Amino acid sequence: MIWNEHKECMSREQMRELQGKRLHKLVDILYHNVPFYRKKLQDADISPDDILSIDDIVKLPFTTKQDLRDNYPFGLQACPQSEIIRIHASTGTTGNPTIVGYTRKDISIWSECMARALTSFGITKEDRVSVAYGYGLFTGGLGAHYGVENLGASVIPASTGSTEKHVKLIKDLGITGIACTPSYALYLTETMNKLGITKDDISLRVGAFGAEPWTDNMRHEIENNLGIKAYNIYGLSEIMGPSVSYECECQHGSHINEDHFYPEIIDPETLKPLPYGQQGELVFTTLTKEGMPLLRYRTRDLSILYDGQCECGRTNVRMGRIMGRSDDMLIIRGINVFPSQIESVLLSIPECAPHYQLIVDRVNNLDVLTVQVEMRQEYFVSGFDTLTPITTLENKLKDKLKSVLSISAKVQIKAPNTLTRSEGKSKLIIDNRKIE
Ligand code: DLL
Repeated sequence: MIWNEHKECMSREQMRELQGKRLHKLVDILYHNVPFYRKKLQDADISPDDILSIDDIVKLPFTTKQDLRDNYPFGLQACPQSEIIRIHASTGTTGNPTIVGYTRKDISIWSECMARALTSFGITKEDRVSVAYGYGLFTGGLGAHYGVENLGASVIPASTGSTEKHVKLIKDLGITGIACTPSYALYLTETMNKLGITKDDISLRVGAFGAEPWTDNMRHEIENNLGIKAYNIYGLSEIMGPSVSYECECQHGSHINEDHFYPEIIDPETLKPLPYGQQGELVFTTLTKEGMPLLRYRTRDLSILYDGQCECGRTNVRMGRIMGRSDDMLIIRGINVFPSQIESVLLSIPECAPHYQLIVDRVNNLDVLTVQVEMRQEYFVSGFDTLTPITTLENKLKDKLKSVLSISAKVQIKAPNTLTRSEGKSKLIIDNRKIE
């Protein structure tokens, strides 16, 4: 089943023509409404009339997360404030979060993209779908929620936490679909085991998983544990939220909602566009967004684009799984974490030396972040005889990290000069999750 056959199965020529028209309109709007973009376009000697087809996109400047931070909070907004009906904010940025405002039309397009994804996963209005992405500033919860409602299925806004109650509802309400992070799906199965509930006691049959990298091994484990079919859904808050792309039943990559988000792959070093089939950094241009449209936004996600025919009948370009990042961002329990955020917390505490190591493990299917940091010599008398008691310091650090990162971390204070110093590439992060 296909939600919007006209847009999901367009001929390549028609799609490119539509994209070209939308790009021209977008550049015109940005040129006239967003001083940041007008300057960038003028600096590059480009006027909206230079954009005659989608091929002209390569003439346009890139946008980075730093540009979003520099224009905090509303500098990139392209419409009057009165048109904005919802604002989300990113997790995991140093300093200012990334603010994204949506107009009514943006929310309606997002709900349509989400409905396309859910339909592609085989979900219909007969289903009951529990949304267990976090509700709030994160786009996962509300994004999926509106999609389920748009489709006409029943939504159960479970959010995260209260997992035992959630398991009970899955069983008692005969919930058939679930949308959550893949690691939460694994955690759910642990909770089911603890409660003595098996996959035969529940009616779940399909899951929409994303917001963090996951492998085919995880897919099989989730499918076996829950007795469901597991689909990948991708997105990022700067562009829209979940449903920038979604898998179909063929599961050979995820179809991009290309009539709204134009994808490119670039070499992250040279910034030159790469052809289909080559791995590089994903870049998106929002072709129809009104609230905060972005030109050639560098996602930092590494992937591959495929343009071959898909057996499902959809013609939209597909992207491969996210294979990594071209920056050092970690995704821990679905929350984006930059090492620089942790570093700034450590350096704000006088007892901490600037020598630290971050270790990420997966324990009982949950990500655990451990921050090891050396104490400064002047606070460290001898042995573990310290001027500030270790537990006081550890607790202080834990609280500060929690308030900055929105996730809890374990903290281990180390004696001075005990963490390995590396001469070459820093070994700051040890990721034992093996998700790649
Ligand atoms: O994670 C939006 C989302 C919510 C997507 C629910 C899917 C489901 P952000 O918090 O802005 O938005 O994080 C975006 O998460 O750049 C990727 O690095 C990563 N990511 C998202 N989906 C996937 C996926 C949401 N399916 C960042 N596979 C992106 C791998 C993913 N990584």
